[in-house]
Amino acid sequence: MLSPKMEKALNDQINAEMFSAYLYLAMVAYFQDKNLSGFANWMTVQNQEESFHAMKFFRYVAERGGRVTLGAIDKPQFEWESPLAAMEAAQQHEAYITGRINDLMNLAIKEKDHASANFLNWFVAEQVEEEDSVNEVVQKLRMVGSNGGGLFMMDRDMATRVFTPPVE
Ligand code: OFO
Repeated sequence: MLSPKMEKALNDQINAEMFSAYLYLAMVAYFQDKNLSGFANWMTVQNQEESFHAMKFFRYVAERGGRVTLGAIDKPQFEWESPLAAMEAAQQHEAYITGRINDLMNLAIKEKDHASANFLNWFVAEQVEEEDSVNEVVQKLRMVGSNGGGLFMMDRDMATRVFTPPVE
């Protein structure tokens, strides 16, 4: 059985993951509008990963006999001054999510909730990957700078990303 504190924190995380999905969907729309279909594809995969994260928390709360409660999802930003600015916003968002996962882990340890700590380990590892993949894109974009040809090549590359449900 989950403690009320843990149940609330996990429910808040479902909302945070849904917000991540929503934010990345706003970025899909932004990149589509800029005719960067490869970047839009990359963000579509990101959106699918976030929905997967939300459902993973959702199933876990239910599995532990908790009650899933869903709150309103905030309106995301949907305009950025450049593709780099959008990707930097995604980078900052992932760092924020990593902080939230760490806070959840600290709570699980404090509550001596070993099952939740074990469950959260998956997300600790996942955040390393999440941060790494977005950092790579940001670094490449910085190298490309204002070179239109470089951006075009990168867009072609970003078009190849596909969603593979992560191993649980
Ligand atoms: Fe992008 O990791 Fe979930 O939110």
